[in-house]
Amino acid sequence: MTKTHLVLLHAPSVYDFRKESILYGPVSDVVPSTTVFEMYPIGFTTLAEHLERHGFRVRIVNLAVRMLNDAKFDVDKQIRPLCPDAFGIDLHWLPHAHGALEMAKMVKKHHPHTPVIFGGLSATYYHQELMDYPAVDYVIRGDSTEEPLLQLMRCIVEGNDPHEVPNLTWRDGQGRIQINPLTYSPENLDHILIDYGYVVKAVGRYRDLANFVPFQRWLGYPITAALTCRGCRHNCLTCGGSARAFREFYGRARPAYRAPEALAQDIRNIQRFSKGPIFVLGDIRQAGIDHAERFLKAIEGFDGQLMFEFFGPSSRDFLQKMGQAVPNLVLEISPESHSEEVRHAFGRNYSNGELEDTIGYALEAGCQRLDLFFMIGLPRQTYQTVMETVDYCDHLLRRFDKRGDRTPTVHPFISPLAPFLDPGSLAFEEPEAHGYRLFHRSLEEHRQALLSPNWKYVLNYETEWMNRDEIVASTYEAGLRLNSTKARYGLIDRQRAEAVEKRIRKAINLVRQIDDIVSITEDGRRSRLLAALKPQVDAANLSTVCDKRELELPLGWLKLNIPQAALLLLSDLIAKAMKGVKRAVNKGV
Ligand code: B12
Ligand code: SF4
Repeated sequence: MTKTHLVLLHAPSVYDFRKESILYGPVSDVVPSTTVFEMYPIGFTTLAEHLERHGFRVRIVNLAVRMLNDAKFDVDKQIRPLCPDAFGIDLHWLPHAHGALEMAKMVKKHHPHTPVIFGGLSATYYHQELMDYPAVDYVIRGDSTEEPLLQLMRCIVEGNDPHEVPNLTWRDGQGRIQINPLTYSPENLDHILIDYGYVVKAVGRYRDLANFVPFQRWLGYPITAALTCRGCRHNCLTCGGSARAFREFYGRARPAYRAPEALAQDIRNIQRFSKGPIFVLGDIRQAGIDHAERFLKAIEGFDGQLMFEFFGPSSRDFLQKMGQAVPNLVLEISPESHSEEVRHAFGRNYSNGELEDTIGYALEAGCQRLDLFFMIGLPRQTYQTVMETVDYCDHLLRRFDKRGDRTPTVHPFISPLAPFLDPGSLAFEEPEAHGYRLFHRSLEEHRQALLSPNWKYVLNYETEWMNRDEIVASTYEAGLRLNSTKARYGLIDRQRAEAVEKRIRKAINLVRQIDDIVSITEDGRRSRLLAALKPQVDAANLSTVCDKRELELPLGWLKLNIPQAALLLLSDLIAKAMKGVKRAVNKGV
């Protein structure tokens, strides 16, 4: 088989999650991943596609999902035989601070002379600190690293110093840290391809589906994503992906948008192999209504399930146009709190009236499902306001989804801002000014915090209005209340509601038990007691405040378009065979 030049590794959040007894809490209840955060960045596919287009062979290895799927999966055995020119590891999300660094150590153990490259938003933020870890050789900074990575790979293969590679932090021959300027930040997303064609082909090439699966349940629920932009126009207080964070830390002055027609084509390309829902990431109205309407025109008649997120209210006219263009329309809005004061302090300036008008327009336009996300850990938010948010959900369900009337459309969720307040966010950078208190700041502090036995201690913040105990307690209480509200309105059946309630109560008990154990001063006894709790802790770790399956849309039995995927694979093989024939002809064979 042709040599692989680069292996992209995705680590679990905490490397030895299979051994550690940690109550991770409801940190991932409203995303497709488990608490291991096994989903790799969408950028893995654009990086791989870009490098392959320029002659490099790239393989994705999702170690997190492999470890999750198989308790006996041997990570050493997977890494040892790999011998690429370089390994890439994502530290995009800070919750991977522990796993990503452990993975780098393991790579160096087996391949001491193979370079290890880090990248992602958190790696960018902590690039200098990352160089303190001997297992890290390079950090490529910024949100668009396809081109810098290509240039670095050329340097690695040709044995040149990467002085000219933009966005690169590295160690030179004398061991000095070099920080090349962060100058590569393309103005649009025309240079990348986000159609997963690379993934389908690579699965065939390496006969290896297991390592490319983006998250544990993906084969049963193959949701994919299309990317509208990199960056954001907004400045939500706790978000490390805000306009300000991009400007100050990731080298991006303004968002880079995917051309509307290209975005529509990405979506149609995805439909060639997947019949699952496609999540259009980023509000399509960010680049202006004209841009959004061009997209609607280009996507008109698309019959798959398309999920869109709105960062704020919408006009009736725009929703009508959406409904006409996309018959299987699904929407997501995150009002964060029912309290306009809290929402405003968070950075979202719209009223409940505008929110409810938007919900009404969406339903009128034929929206099949509308998810609403509320959060705990916000500025000016107290225990009491959290409970009132649940009451507001009741109000919304009463107003829009009267029991038994029809299949419920409005689905509210509530979850904590956890495990971390994002580095680079306004609240992280100026905590006191916004009523936040930080417990961990550096990468190393976060890495160590991830090993705490209970998510309460992992949290890197508390607020003037709620301490960590209250954030945890209000999360569980709100979870219990919303769960029974959902059962009342028929959003979940009785059985599911009872299971969720049981898990929440179990988690509340475990928090207490762990607190008692943590107060024991004798190390050995403390560790033994924590280890003994592991089976219960593991059982309480998944889907605590809601059942993760509540996020899923109903799908038909055929989720992957197998014949089309096979065709895509075959076309790759034929293209390769033709290349071989051409080479042979040129050589005069
Ligand atoms: C889309 C998105 C998601 C999607 C992810 C889809 C996916 N597979 O990537 C979903 C909804 C699943 C998600 C989940 C989470 N997210 Co999110 N997400 C975003 C969002 C809105 C956009 C991200 C984006 O634009 N990506 C595009 C670009 C920037 O990234 P990319 O193409 O994947 O990768 C490029 C670079 O990052 C870099 N790169 C990445 N990895 C590597 C590796 C190497 C070796 C190299 C060289 C380069 C490199 O190069 C890539 C290509 O150029 C941002 C907010 C924002 N405005 O940015 C938050 C954001 C990234 N998410 C965040 C968080 C906290 C999370 C969660 C942890 C939340 C939670 N508790 O559940 C989970 C983690 C899920 C997991 N890993 O399992 C924070 C991260 C803060 C931080 N520094 O840790 C952000 C900044 C804001 C936020 N709070 O939502 N998220
Ligand atoms: S949370 Fe706010 S700032 Fe962050 S990506 Fe969403 S809209 Fe932008």
